Amino acid sequence: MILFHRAGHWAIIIFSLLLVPIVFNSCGGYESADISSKIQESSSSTNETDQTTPPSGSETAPSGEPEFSPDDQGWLVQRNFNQGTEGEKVELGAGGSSRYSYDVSLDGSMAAKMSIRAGETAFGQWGGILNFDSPLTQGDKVWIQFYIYIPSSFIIETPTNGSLKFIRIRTQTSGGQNGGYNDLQMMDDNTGSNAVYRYIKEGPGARWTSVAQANQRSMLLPRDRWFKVEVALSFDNVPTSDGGKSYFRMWVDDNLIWNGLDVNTLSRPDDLATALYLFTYWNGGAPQDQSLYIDNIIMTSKVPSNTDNQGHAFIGSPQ
Ligand SMILES: [Ca+2]
Repeated sequence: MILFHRAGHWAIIIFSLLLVPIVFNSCGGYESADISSKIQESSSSTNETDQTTPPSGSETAPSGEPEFSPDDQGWLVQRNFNQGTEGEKVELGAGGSSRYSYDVSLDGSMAAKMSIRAGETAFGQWGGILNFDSPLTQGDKVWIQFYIYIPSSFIIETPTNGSLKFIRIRTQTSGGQNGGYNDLQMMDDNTGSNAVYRYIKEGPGARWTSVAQANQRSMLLPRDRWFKVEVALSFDNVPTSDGGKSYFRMWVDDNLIWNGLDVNTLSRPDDLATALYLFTYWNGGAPQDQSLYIDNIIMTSKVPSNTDNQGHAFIGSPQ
């Protein structure tokens, strides 16, 4: 009798446990419908998006729209490469060989296929440039997020350099001269260096900083799958670690992999940051004809409302 009672008790507990996910799922369903209508609203009402996202693409988009404090006056630039003709040049500066493509789809839509030919350094052809809507200066910040797909056949090998120019933020002096790039690069395949990425701020006192460890490469620089990269820069000539405001952070698939508080993102206090350079130059010439893919670029000077698990503001994956 006691046993029977216990069995009945367990049956109630198991039944309750089964009920929880059902209730949870139905809430989730309302939530996603809500998000999807929000995305459609925002893509049809903003002209900051260069191409309007078709509703079907929005429903399967990998994350919601970034959210910001409503009174944030910063700018937002987005590229989803959904509106265009396959094979045509995408809307990126200095990206002559970057084309709309269905080859590898992130969300059922097109992506930017970025190609380079064997032996070429390819400035003007390889990757692309996105200008900031307005220059950023000391105390300003920028967040840049995108998805990238690198086929396993793609060779990262840069004779004479050791790493491939990847995410670069151009800075200039108040007089309009080159102020040195914030330059995040991918370590060459089989480099022998214990890093996956490395960073340098060009200019006086320039030095390399290693990012992550070589044994994390398959996770932080994977092949044959889409992964998400995000960086945040706070602009100053004095590092946060020295009492200034400068930092460079990097996330892969929403995980913080570098919190660079000891870097100076500007060389002089009155320098300006003006543009994102994605790839754009292959040191020493590419080893073969090859392509990779980029999609869903978000670049903003507004402070995202979302935070990572350590409390740092980031775009991440808004719900
Ligand atoms: Ca797309």
